Amino acid sequence: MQNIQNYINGKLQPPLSGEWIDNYDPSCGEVYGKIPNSSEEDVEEAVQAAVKAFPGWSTTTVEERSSILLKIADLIEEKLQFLAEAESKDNGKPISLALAVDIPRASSNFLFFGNAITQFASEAHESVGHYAINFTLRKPLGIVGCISPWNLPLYLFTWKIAPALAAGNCVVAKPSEVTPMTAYLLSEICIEAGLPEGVLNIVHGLGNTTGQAIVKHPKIKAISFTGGTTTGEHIARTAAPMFKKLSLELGGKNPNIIFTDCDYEKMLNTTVRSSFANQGQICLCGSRIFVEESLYEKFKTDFVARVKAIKVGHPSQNDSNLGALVSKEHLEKVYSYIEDAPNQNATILCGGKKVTVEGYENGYYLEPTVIEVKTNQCKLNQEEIFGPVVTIMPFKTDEEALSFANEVRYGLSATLWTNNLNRTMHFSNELQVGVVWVNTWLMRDLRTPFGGMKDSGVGREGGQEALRFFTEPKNVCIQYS
Ligand code: TXE
Repeated sequence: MQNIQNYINGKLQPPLSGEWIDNYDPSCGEVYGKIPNSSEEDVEEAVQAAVKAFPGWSTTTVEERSSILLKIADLIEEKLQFLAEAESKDNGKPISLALAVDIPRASSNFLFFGNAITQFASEAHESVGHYAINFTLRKPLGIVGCISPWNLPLYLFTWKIAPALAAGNCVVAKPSEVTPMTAYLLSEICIEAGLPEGVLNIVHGLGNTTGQAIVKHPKIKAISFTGGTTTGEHIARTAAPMFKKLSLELGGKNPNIIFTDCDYEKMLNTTVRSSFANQGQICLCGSRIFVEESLYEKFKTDFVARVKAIKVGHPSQNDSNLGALVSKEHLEKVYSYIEDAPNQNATILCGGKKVTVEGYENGYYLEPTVIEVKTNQCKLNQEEIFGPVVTIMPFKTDEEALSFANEVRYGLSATLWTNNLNRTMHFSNELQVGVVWVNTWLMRDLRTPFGGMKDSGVGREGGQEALRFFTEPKNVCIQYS
């Protein structure tokens, strides 16, 4: 059994209530550890620790703060193999993915914001003719809450924590109760890196108790949240009357728009990845594929052949392209969409069945599934499935593709495959999304703003946007004679 603990005031400790939650290994469906079922009292302790630490942390020099964050980045990098194995076991993702993406990115998050804070500048405005100068002070907010989901556990947890700490805030953070392990290992790393006590507090537990306690705590000034849209709505309802700053990164139902004039092989390879990476459990996956009519039949044949060749297997095996879905509950949710496909007048072209992996018969495995739909209005194209399921559908004109892309409540990202510059610019202007990838997918530069429109969220993270979010701008106007 691998039991994990809360990290409060620089120490690892059990929940005050003595209550624990089971932690499952999705690859075999067995409980392999316990996590704290923290209550409001644990959150209160964490907030008190953060309040005590804030005057010291917010006045450390930028160089000191930066050097601790860079130390954390180094330690994550040193422990790459160990952390990747832990992530893969906790989440069900292939070890190859955790090694190549999740853990390196967690290290990069600390490296990036550890460096970015040394370059963070604010504006000055000279009021010419008034003999006045305005400048902006950017003060840390105080205590902030960071709540993250299970799909990219350490990657997204650190994406929030690193800028919050870099900007001088103290943090109370909660990872998903479904994948808490690497957040716990991060607390050990923070102790090793010499992060002062109380600066970061990690409280484990359920969303509607521990998470809710963080969101409604009056001393917590801002919430950075990534997760489901329904949870985001709930958080906004709780936090808005308290006038908290909110950054909400929510669901997506992203279009992948393919034109005949694309680089076909590159598009095909990338589309397999953008459809199924991490078992399709990335908010940026291109889950609605729209293909220009003249290319549609060829694409359908080639894509289905590629998808049939994908190997679903135990996450620890290097040749597994897809591992297990994160939980039994999530597997059933995703599977229910597949079962419902015939009622949506849709055709399953490949996949669609649960997979039994020898030796791990109770694991949560599902075949990568391609479904041909007749209309963009069907449930399969309108609701976030968040699993290894994509739909395909032809379009006739640019305007039709654009309207399919935008006819959805979400607006996180879009992928466009074309070599036509005018079309690229037209779509980039008109797509109702926060991120447009042209002839690529999930190519991330941490300096760029990241977030969604419509029901995909509020606010932007990344680069200067994150540092702005985690600071309070204060205008100072000095008149001189
Ligand atoms: O996420 P939740 P769930 C989507 C995806 C998925 C659906 C539900 O479609 O099927 O959301 O997933 C915490 N106050 N995404 O239910 O509940 C929770 O403990 C405060 C998209 O697993 O949103 C966890 O730490 N916190 C997404 C975090 O919120 C609360 C990634 C996210 O969990 C809370 C994951 C509350 N009342 C799911 N309730 C993406 N955008 O990448 C829950 N939490």
